[in-house]
Amino acid sequence: MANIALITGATSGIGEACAKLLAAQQYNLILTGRREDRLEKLAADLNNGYNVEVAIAAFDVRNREDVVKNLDSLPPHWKNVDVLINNAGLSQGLDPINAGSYEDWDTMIDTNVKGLLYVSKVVTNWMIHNRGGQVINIGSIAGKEVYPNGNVYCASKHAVDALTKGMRIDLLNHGIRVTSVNPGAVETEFSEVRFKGDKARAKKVYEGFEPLIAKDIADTIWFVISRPAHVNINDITVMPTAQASATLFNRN
Ligand code: NDP
Ligand code: 8X3
Repeated sequence: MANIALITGATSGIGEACAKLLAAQQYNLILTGRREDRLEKLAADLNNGYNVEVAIAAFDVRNREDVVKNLDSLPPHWKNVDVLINNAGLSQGLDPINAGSYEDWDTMIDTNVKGLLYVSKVVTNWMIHNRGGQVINIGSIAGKEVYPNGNVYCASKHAVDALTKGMRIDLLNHGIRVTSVNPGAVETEFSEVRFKGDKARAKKVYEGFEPLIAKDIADTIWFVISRPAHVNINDITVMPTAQASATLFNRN
């Protein structure tokens, strides 16, 4: 039987690239995100292109009831998930702590931390029942360092780092591998979302150096997944060659 991966935030960027790569590796996929039209198109493309089965579930990871309802209502055979990629996440704003917006803070914490927890609770219970599996949490260089005005986003990714370590401990006796993949600057819709649709400001983030692309992170994730069953990559940080820290870039 084909392996199954569940990817959150598959409508764009890193999640979408993971979906394409895993379909090429003949994984059947459960793809989630809020934008159902994108999920439908991606599912059709992957089903046609790679002849894999794709289930979609459109929900907001911040809504605990919706997370549980959507995942619980998947047909039983879809619950044999081998790999969970907790990728859905975002940053909102880039303001000093005294000027930050309550709404932005809630959005980041509710999505990056609480959303990841809601999905993980459901899916790790399936994995425990199935006697194994693998969880890959998408952290960030922002989960390793704190940079000016990054405050709450950095805190949310530090929380992902701590939760990855906690999951590895708590799931040890269930044979579940747990990894954190921490990217530096990847050119996706991330900065457009951070700057609330300001494309010009978003573009500037990646000017003067070669950023990572989403496929670079998907390739890294595939490396993690494809290790032999007795090997767990705990933590991996992937940066553009032109980036030495969260804020230090070699720009032309
Ligand atoms: P994108 O904006 O391209 O993708 C983000 C994905 O998350 C989308 O599919 C979006 O789907 C989903 N998402 C966001 N909020 C929610 C929500 N409330 N409920 C469900 N899904 C949600 O950005 P990236 O691909 O770059 O980001 C993916 C992950 O990588 C994030 O966790 C981000 O923090 C992390 N990261 C990104 C870096 C970068 O430089 N790009 C660097 C380090 C980490 P939809 O809007 O359809 O719901
Ligand atoms: C995204 C990368 O450096 O903008 O997590 O925080 S950064």
